[in-house]
Amino acid sequence: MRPVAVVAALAVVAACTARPAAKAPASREPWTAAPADVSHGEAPVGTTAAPAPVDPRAPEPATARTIRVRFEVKEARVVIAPDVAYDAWTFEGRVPGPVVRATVGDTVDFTLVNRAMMPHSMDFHAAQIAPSRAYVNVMPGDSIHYTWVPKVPGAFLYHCGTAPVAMHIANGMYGALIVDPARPLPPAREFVFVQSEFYTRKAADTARAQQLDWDKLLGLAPDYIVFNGQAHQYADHPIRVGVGELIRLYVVDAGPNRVSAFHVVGAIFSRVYVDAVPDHAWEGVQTADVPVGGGLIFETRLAEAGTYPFVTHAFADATKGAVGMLEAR
Ligand SMILES: [Cu+2]
Repeated sequence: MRPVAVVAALAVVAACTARPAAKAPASREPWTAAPADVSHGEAPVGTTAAPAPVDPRAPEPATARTIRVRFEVKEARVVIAPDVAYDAWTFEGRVPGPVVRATVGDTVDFTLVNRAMMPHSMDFHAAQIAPSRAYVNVMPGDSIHYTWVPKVPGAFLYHCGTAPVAMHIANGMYGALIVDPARPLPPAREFVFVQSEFYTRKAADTARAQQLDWDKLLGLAPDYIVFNGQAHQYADHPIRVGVGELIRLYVVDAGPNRVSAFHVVGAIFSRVYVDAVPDHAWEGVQTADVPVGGGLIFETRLAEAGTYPFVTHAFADATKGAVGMLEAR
């Protein structure tokens, strides 16, 4: 299994506050700064010369029929926006955790090792299993092992299910799980985007980075809304695709609170799979909601060379970082 996401190790002591969102001018004053140079972009377009911090490419479909997944729960400092670090709770030291990919009928052989300071657990949305047996708390220094067989294809969320779940998700404990149908989908350029939120406050301990603001979480007021853990990283580093080629996007919404109204500016989705691939595909879709705790698979082709933003069309959320760019050449 090829990991899709690598979060750069950090030695940064973040003294930073949130990157200021685009400011609207006071009434009757002219704009003094140019907005993003792509319509609907909501963030300046960077360069494809360097890759984004988190590789968005989907891992290859599984070849083995037993998928061994061993995750260690670790506390780790991660980057959530340029110059903003966050003291996260993670699977494997990264946010989101590694993408898991299996095919219907495979056996997922899963081990969770808790290297952190409090109980954690694992909830696979693609599994049909008794939570009271499998999704139980694992104490610090302990581990759990269980197996399950994915029977429904689609794009799924996995997350820590330890109470309060909102806290464990907001602190970074989630990832995407792709279950391929027994008969493969047509070949395509495949990417994975996990949308999620960060609710931040500066810790009193200056050695610490940003950490969770529980009141902001309960008030549904995130500071950052991100794809794959970092605000506007794919606007800073657009994703190269080919003109006219089939693009398949696995979009999973970890939340913990905000629905993703997923949209690619300048494109229409030829097919959108809502779980249960391929029985329930919508055709000719401009925007589709990815529910919190859900995943959709989007297919499209970009008609001509150019830069195509992808966003949640809830534009306050795009302004807070849930925006990227597809660069078609
Ligand atoms: Cu947890």
